[in-house]
Amino acid sequence: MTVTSYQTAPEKSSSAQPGLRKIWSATEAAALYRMPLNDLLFKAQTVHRENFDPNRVQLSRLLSIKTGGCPEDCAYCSQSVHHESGLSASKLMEVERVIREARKARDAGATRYCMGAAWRNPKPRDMEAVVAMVKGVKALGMETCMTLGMLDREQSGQLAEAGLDYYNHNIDTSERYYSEIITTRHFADRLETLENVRAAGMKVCCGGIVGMGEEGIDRIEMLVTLANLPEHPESVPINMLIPIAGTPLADAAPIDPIDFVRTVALARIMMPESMVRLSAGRSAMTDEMQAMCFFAGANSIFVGDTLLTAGNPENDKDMALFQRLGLQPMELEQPS
Ligand code: SAM
Ligand code: DTB
Ligand code: SF4
Repeated sequence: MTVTSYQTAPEKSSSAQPGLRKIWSATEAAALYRMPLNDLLFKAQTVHRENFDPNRVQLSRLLSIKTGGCPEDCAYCSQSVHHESGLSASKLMEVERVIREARKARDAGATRYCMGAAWRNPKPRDMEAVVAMVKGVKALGMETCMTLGMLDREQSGQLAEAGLDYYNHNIDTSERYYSEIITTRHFADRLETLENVRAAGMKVCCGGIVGMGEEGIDRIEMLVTLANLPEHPESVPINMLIPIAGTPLADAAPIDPIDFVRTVALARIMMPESMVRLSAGRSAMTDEMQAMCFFAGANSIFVGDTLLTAGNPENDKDMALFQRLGLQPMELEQPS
């Protein structure tokens, strides 16, 4: 029997029962994921329209502020010292250069700027520079996001105080499959950082990767973990694995595009008010697959020809896609 339970939700309620938020069981989520596709897409698009303008898509831009040389062994990543991807390690980028790059991204239409570092966690000596980056990018009028690995309470507090809007920290897959992908940290470590980020008052960007050889149930359980967090992550990136030569997942079998679309639809239904980001892997998707993802409720993408280290569609290609689909970039809400 499927049990539906509810808990008091700290954020605006989106469940049928005012003031209460649904707690998902894996059984319920799996039933949705496995529905006939038309039924699943209809449900996802309905939820999407209740919460968002269906023709607006947020544009975010990424910058790698410290590339390569990472001590973690994430099986998908070009930046781990454990793999032979051929990527050379860089030092932390200068603050002025980060701000220059952010200005260019803003002028090209991006409203959120996400700065990523190939760290297990930031060292105390790094904090002054990253705090200056947050302040500088915020002063350009953009939303700021960082992804720097694990954070303790103190570091979370420092970033929040600097004005960082979002912290990205992905759970990547199900708890069951986690140790197949990463051995240098545990699933619980990710949840602890997410708690620290929340406790400091920042918004959470948390999602995962599909196409790493996981089963459907791993995608479902990953989304159940996210949807049952005390608060939904405000942003949920769904990455399709970019296979990187030299990593253990270089030859992973590509995911069925329809299963990818199902994952996006499930994220939309389970986290109705969150931004669902069609993240890594768009270069390998057809326009039609991306269109289905937008119909399934994705409403954010990364723009620019580079993600952190891997490629992404060129601006012209994305603008042609937006034109073809009648989509418009989402504008930032002006503070009242
Ligand atoms: N080191 C930090 C961390 O792991 O949290 C931040 C940077 S890390 C590159 C950010 C996220 O990028 C990962 O959690 C993963 O979800 C995604 N990612 C990395 N390599 C990827 C790949 N080859 N394909 C798809 N997503 C990838
Ligand atoms: C996320 O979920 N995806 C972005 C962002 N958060 C930091 C990163 C994608 C990285 C893709 C592989 C690369 O560029 O190296
Ligand atoms: Fe390091 Fe992040 Fe890459 Fe893992 S995903 S190896 S933590 S940069």
